[in-house]
Amino acid sequence: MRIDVVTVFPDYLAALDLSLIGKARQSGLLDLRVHDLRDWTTDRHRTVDDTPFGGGAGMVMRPDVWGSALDAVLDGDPDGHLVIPTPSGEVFTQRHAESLATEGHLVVACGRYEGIDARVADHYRAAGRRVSELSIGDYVLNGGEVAALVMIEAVGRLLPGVVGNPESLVEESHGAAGLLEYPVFTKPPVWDGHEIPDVLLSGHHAKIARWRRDRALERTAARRPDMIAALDVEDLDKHDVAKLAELGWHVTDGTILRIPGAVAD
Ligand code: JCZ
Repeated sequence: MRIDVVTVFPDYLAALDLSLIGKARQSGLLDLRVHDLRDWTTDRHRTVDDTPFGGGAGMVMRPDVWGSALDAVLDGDPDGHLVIPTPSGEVFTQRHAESLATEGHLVVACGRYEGIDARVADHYRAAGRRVSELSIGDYVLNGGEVAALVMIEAVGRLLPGVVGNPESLVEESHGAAGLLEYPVFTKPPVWDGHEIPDVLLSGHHAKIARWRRDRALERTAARRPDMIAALDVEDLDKHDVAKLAELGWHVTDGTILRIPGAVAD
């Protein structure tokens, strides 16, 4: 996969030289190129922003500079997919990461100030290009760089050959199971008086699987009730249904409903 990142702070992306993503770049699995937006300015001051039409606070990034930069890094590639981090975007999820990981070429446009002139996204969509305006969550950052790091790490680790053991990709939170991960433990067996749950030392694989499933259901119900409501009833066994009832969630004709006051929370 090729990823181009355009930013006024190329040094922000230095973290992508490290760890798994750094190795993927060194091995050639990931061709990641970071560009300075100011390389496409034409004035003496290398200006990338201007005041907003209609008034208001702050500055907006100029579409002409962005257009020159994006045309150059898209490099005539009709399949280049434009990704624009923005707090006004769809919320980026593991499903977006999985979809983006199947693409051959991503171009990530990192804005600053009050964002990029809206005509830029419109222009590339009108030209038939895929454009994804994505938010990494409901909080406000100072620019798109940190969001780009998050998305590139989430996508990069899904590329074939990047994560050593592909099994570690299927079992984790936000995979197809739709539940948060169960708690994990390692040595020493007693730390500061805290013991490991006995079942994990039993060697009884079916009991361990059930214990982990129950902890995952409890955690998800407590922390992410939205994920319980979205579960596919077809994926639940009778133990799951009983556990969910204990937690105040009732399965009735294909839907999962919270019964208020059914349990103390
Ligand atoms: C450009 N401010 C781009 C994205 N999830 C999220 N929060 N904040 C952002 C973001 C903020 C920005 C820009 C200027 C993304």
